Amino acid sequence: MSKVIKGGTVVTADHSFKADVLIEGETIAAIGQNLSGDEVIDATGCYVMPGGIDPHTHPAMPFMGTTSADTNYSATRAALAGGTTTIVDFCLPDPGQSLLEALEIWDRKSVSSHCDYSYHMAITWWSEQVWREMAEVVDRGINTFKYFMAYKGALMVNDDEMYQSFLRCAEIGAMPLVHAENGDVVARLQQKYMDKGVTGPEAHAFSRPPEVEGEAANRAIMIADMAGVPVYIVHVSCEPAHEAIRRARVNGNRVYGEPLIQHLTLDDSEYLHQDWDYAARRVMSPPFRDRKHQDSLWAGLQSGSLQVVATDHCAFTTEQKQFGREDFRKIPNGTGGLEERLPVLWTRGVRTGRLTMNEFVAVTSTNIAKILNIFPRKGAIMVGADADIVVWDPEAKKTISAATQFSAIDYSVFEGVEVSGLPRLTISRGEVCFADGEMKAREGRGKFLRRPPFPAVHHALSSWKALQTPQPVERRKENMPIGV
Ligand code: DUC
Ligand code: ZN
Ligand code: ZN
Ligand code: ZN
Repeated sequence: MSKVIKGGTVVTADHSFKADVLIEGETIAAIGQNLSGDEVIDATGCYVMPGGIDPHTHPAMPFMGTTSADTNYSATRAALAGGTTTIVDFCLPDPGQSLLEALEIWDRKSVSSHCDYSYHMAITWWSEQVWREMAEVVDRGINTFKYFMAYKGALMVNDDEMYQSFLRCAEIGAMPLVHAENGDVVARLQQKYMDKGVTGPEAHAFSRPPEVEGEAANRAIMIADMAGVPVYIVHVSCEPAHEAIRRARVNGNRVYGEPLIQHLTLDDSEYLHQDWDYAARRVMSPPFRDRKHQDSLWAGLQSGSLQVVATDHCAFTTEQKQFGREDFRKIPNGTGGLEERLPVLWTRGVRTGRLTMNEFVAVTSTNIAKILNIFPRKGAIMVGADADIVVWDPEAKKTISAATQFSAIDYSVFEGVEVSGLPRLTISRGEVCFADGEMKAREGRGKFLRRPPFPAVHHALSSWKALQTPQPVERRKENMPIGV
């Protein structure tokens, strides 16, 4: 059974052109004029774009004493409803736990996925076992490792652990991803506000100023340079972190930066809201920033110094947020965004003239496919690519409301935002999964996406013992994904 999408304008990261798209099975078979197929999908008045890839999501994540409420089941439905066809989750071993054991747990969680998924593997502790298992993780199709420089006493790693495991990344063809916030300083600032009796959500933002992010981003970039690996900074929320990335790129380093749709469009005045619930629902790390930081992020997307817009989708219910009623440090950190990312970015980015349609495709899909080494299987409207396609209606409008969302939580941080530009149809590997507001995807149809390793650095250290012995720093820039 073939399908042909007719009458639309194909929009890729490079250019836009009128063409039909023929799908055979799970892949794109032809792009051209007057194509025919068994089933015709009318795309008149619509744009035909690569399905969104969200490289930063946390479905059913055990975190801060609870588990994020959007599971793989509901998060992947929200993804498809928002035009996203691939998500990347973070596999999070407990400190002391085998990476492979954690992977088994994550695989069990993922069986309810409606769209394709992949994982980044978090390094939450360091030992010879972790060093050894990292290679096995790469063999399983995971080419990225995630480091938390914050969450002291829980997920945080120190500089020695980062440097050693970044070296290991270099030798096995993997790339580190970093949550850049100085966890030691955050912990001190949090205590300072608690001691002063400032215990509400506003103190969450006060205790995580842009400087803690800028410092950590700079440090991670320098450590990556010394280890000879590229580095990807997740949820870049402010100018000091963006500045570090910009400078490193100018200096010739492969450093990537990922702002979130939340940081681009919501600001820190949200934490001063009178209603505790309202403010607590918006607690995430890094926190929302003021307008000047938002302007910096938009400028980064325009100039190419920032490459990807993600969500860090980690949704907790209002009830879960109550854990932090008396102490902002216990408010589960996280907000949703999977369903809203594309429509809000289109509305606030493309419709305002801040981004071109082609830049929109680049930052929601194509760039991250290249960075994660899955292009052009994903992120492309190209013959042979997976038929992951969103048929986008630029004139469709709606007001975002928790009442109509696929996410399992009881609110949306984008409540009341009017968007113009929505998916009419989301197609994943050739299957129409979402059409005219209706979910068609079957639970469990999503597949694990293997991501091949990057070229490894051939001068890298090759034994755990050698890694424990101080070595002169030798700068290597050979272990590089395709540049964006
Ligand atoms: N930040 C959040 O807000 N939630 C999940 C993890 C993180 O780093
Ligand atoms: Zn993070
Ligand atoms: Zn995250
Ligand atoms: Zn060499």
